[in-house]
Amino acid sequence: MIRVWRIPFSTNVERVALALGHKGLETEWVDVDRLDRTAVVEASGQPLVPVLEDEGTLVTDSTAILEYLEVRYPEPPLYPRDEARRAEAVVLIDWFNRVWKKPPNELERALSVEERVEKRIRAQVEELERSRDRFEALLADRPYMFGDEFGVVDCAFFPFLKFGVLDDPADTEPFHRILVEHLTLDGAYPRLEAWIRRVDEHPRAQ
Ligand SMILES: N[C@@H](CCC(=O)N[C@@H](CS)C(=O)NCC(=O)O)C(=O)O
Repeated sequence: MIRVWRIPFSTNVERVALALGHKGLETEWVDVDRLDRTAVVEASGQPLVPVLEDEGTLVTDSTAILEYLEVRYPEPPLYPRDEARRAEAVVLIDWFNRVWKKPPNELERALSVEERVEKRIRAQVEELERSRDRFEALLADRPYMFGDEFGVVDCAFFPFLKFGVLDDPADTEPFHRILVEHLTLDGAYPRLEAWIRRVDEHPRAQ
């Protein structure tokens, strides 16, 4: 019996289902998880469905499967009987596969790139916002980041962490706007806030 590997809602599988239905061919469907293609790779050496197996013959690619079915099971026909009309149908399907399908395929690829970027941004934002807990902990029972005295760690951290409290609207530097947006303390980090105000009192060389 003809066996076909499929995933739910597949457009290319539906092409084959229509052709098999037209020819009245009984089919054993192998349902595959969309996210786990192990069975498809094992059967055909590649991950895409549909894959058709028929008496030891393995065919991948929906268009190739339609062609195979027509040759192996000519009745009732799916392709025109007339040679020129058949060639026209083949050219039309080739246009559909290689030209028409390109924009939706590219849109799908762009969407997944966008999703990946969004996910990375979310992860970075979370890490940045979570870092306030660490600074708050570093300031437990001491006035400065590394101990009782002002020192190198305060020099290194302050110009960045100050944006949690000190926001000069005239400073439109994008990097600083990011720090203001994601470090704002809103009263939830009292030690860090006190440290920012404390270090801000220290002299700068003029
Ligand atoms: N040219 C192949 C394309 C097959 C294809 O792209 N199949 C889709 C389902 S419609 C698939 O398996 N996509 C992989 C995925 O979604 O991970 C054909 O016409 O059969």
